[in-house]
Amino acid sequence: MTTPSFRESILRHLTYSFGKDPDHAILEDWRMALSLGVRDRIVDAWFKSTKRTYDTGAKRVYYLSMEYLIGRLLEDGLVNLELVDEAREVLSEFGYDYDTVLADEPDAALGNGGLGRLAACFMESLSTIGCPAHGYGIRYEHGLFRQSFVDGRQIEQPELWLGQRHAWEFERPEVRYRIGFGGHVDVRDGHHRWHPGEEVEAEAFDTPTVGWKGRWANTLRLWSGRAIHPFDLDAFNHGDFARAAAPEALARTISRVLYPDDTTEQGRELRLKQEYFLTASALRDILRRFSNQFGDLRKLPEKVAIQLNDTHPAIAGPELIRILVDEKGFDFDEAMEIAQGCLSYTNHTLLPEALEAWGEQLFGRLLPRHIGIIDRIDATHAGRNPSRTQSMRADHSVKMGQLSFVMAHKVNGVSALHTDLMKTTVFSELHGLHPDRIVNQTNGVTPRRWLLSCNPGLAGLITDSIGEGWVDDLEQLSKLEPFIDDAGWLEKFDAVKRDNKVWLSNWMQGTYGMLADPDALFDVQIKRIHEYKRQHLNILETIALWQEMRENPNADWTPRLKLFGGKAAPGYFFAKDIIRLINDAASVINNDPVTQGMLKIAFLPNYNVSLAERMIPAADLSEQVSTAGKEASGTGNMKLALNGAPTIGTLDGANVEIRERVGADNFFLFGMTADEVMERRAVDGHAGLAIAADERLKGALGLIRSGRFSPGDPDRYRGITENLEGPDYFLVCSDFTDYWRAQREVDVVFRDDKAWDRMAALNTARSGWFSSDRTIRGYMADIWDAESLL
Ligand code: F58
Repeated sequence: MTTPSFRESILRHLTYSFGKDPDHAILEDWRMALSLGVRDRIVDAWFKSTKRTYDTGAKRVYYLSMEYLIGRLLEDGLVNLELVDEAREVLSEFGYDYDTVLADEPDAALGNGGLGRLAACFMESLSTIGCPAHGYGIRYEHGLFRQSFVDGRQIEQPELWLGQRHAWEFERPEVRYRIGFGGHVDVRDGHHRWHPGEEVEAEAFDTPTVGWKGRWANTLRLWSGRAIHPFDLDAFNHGDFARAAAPEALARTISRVLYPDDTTEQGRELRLKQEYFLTASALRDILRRFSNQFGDLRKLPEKVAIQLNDTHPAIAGPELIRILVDEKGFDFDEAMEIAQGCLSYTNHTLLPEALEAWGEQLFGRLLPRHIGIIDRIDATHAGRNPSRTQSMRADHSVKMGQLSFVMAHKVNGVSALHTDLMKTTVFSELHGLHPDRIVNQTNGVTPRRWLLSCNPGLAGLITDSIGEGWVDDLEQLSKLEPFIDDAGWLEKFDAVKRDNKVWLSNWMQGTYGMLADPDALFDVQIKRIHEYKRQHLNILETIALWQEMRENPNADWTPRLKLFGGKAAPGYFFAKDIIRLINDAASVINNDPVTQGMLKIAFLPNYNVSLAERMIPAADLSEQVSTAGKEASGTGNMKLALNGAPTIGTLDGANVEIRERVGADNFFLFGMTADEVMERRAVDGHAGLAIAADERLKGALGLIRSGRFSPGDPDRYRGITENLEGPDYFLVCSDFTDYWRAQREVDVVFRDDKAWDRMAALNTARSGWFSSDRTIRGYMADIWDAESLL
């Protein structure tokens, strides 16, 4: 069979898959026909990859993650299969604009932030490298909420990414597993048998993920919940229609929403159910595939590597032991060893409140067999390590971090600093007992999406300069260094950035009616809203700057646009207040005639992957201002540096490594180190001392307290000001003065076009190490012992 031309393929799908002729097709029909044309080619690569994996009997990697922040997939496919130009031509032949068609695709936000986006970058890199892998996750009907602002406040609405047609997944009705919860455990002759009290069915939906040039494609398999007996006909026939549909509605709840609110017991129960649902379905699938091909379960660690993306799938350890012992007749110690041989765990946070711990009541009620197994794991570990003092079963809870550590043969942090802190803080005792277990794998981002697709101007300049080898060998960007001394080349680099800024300004005006001056410095902070990420430090500096500009309006100010993007967790009221404060400050400052043209604030609503793709190429300055020791890595910092935005930041997470690579001269460093943070926190009244020593900070806090940004409602931000003037756990006040200093340094360099362009270009040229291809190769070599089949 000869492959039809891409054009033919699109038109055939329009006709035969959607029953439309070109004259009557609407935008969505074209988007779908184009997607299916792309998908056909991905499927070809997918089959070849799958066949090769079977034929070679290679080891497979399984990535278990509660989150995949994939965003749109059409452009990914077009770019990786090098079909962009053809797609553009076909669409324009029929009067459609390429970008408009691409923007019609819903943004799949099956994740919260960095952890979920990392999983999506990893899937792309695994395919680019040709490492046989499956991603397992949950097919949430509603991903992350849609954010809008009403009177400056965040409003959350459900996101319906499946509300429009979705081209990428294949439903697999033949791949279904029954997943149980609750019930009781029988013990007979020392054999345990779990009899769940409730069961739901997990059904697989597969999305092929294609790598660069379509050389390889892996599978992202997402599970959807269904009822085993979906419909109660008896109830229906008695006129009780609600009860008739109840089993289905209840079963579906499990895959209904990402991250249910965990402030209620019901919310926590649902979350734990989701975690077990994902993990148990994935393990069932992995063991089925393994048994079909290899049989002997003792060989599992030779052929299977299972990566736990944070502790969310940590139940994998006990579940695998349960299957091996209760269902396959292994003895406990051997089962535990097999499980440890397969499992490894990535930690993404040291924040104590983010380390999962489940109340033993809830856990024991939902997973009665597993809690017994965890006790046995804990006892086994304690027996082998008599000096141990910490148990995974302390304080009437189950500590998932400790469980994951003990059940994994490797545990990794996501940046050098974070990995060191893991060894000295949360995991210090376990690290002492198992000194070879913790390894570092600094995060990375896929250059296909985060440079080639999102910044075609810069990608084009790079390829014209050094060829296209950089796309799957990002360290080749270092070949750009000699060009940076060439004034003509640097001007082209500058022109690309300017075009991107003009584009973003126009888009902001068209979409939100916001006016942005492309000559201003685009100062960008985009990430989840969190106290440790310190968006409030940024807004305090903005307010102080505004004051200073008002006092001295004729000075030579560097015009700035402070751009924000990010969502706050719906129950995180402090973070929501920060959003409102930024928006309130924007209303006042943007309307001040004195500072017109000098300072502006724009908080773009509903930050998601697609918005990031628009903002990052247009950024001049990257705000990475977390309290040192709190941001495990960050990945937005890498995307921004790669796209030529120097960082203003603390020595936190991967900022440390970014600074080492781009050079201290090309990074605006400020703030305390992680060690200094710990010392400072011990100083009584540290915030008061910092405020007393800095008139600008005092002034900015005073303005907020006075109600300047909340006319008629001066108490609106009392929560924030009292926190900052009191405990200030994240040391906003103590880092303010140095942050201000670094910002004024930015002003100076930005006014010198050449110096700035050089710095920006060096950031691009020296960010090649931050490719997720490099990260994945690190996991393959140091953790999974897996090989590329390309
Ligand atoms: C992030 N964690 C880290 N967690 O904060 C960031 O430094 C790191 O770069 C990134 O992981 C990738 O390693 C993160 O995104 C979450 O989103 C949690 C998921 C579970 C619910 C609470 C938030």
